[in-house]
Amino acid sequence: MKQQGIITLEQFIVDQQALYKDATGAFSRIFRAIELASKLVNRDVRKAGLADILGDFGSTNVQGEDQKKLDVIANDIFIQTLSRCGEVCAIISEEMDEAVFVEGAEHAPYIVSIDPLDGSSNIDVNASIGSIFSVYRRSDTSRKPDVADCLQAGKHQAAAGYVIYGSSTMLVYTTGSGVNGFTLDDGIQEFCLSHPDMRIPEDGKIFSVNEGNFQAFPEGVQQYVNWCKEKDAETKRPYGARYIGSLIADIHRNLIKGGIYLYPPTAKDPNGKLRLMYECNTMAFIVEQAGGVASTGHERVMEVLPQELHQRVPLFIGSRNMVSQAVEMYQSALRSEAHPG
Ligand code: P6P
Repeated sequence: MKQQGIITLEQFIVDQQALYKDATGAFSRIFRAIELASKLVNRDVRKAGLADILGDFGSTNVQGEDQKKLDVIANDIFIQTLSRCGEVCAIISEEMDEAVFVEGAEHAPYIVSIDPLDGSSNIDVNASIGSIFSVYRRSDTSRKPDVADCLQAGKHQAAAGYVIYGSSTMLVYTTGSGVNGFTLDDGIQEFCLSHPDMRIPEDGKIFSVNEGNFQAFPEGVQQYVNWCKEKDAETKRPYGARYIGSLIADIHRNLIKGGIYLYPPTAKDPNGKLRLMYECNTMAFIVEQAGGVASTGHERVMEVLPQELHQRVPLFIGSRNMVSQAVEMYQSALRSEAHPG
């Protein structure tokens, strides 16, 4: 039997590139940049408590959220490594109001959308956080890029991935041919293939939602959450409630164990909280490639045509059967409200 041995991310990318006869290596150069950025951010995350880089940086991002120093550092790292790789013409980031158009790369074929450090409110309490990235192709490289090039529906993603800085550091990504997970071996500073061909169970027993907002949830979402908590031996309910408050950590767990993550709309925030371009689309591509479902409650997340860079959408994502049931209960209640009696 052929000894697989260690397959590094580097080797995996080379092997994948060999499968596409017209590959130019541009895509691989982007992934090397992302891998380098991930290692640099991992280094800073792991020493956050020691190097006095915790706490607010004093500035706020476009979302009006306090920027932790690590947010800013992670953003700078990703911007620098992606800009230097020569294959990226534009970068969208949660930490920047406007898109960055990379000087000298006006004709480069790719656009990258990032959340450099998601879940940053967990930094000071040492809970898992992560980096999120999506890669899009640009159709017309003959001219300078503009915002319209960046506003593509998630179904046009060339790649999507995340890095989770947890009890171990993992990079999980898809290019549309399944999902693979790589664990960072600190001793050799290599991401090594540890979770080949990841699949999310069709069903699960975990629901992830911030129940602090329960009273503001739509009727159908309240009904689904209450259903998850009812006692029923046949369907092994009540389900387990797990909510870390870090999108990557919650979805990564559900990807492995099965489960549903919900960030529903409320009257105050009718589009929920999560951003389409660098949270929802990225996780939707990964979860769908692993056999799951990602919906806004009204449509497939990856069908939404973005109108602006930091657009928010509600998110129902995870195991196929769980998301289907949650969306049906949400929709059914909306129909009843629209046509009472
Ligand atoms: P709430 C972190 O700020 C984040 O964008 C996601 O990582 C996380 O799942 C969500 O917001 C938590 O939001 O409102 O429940 O604290």
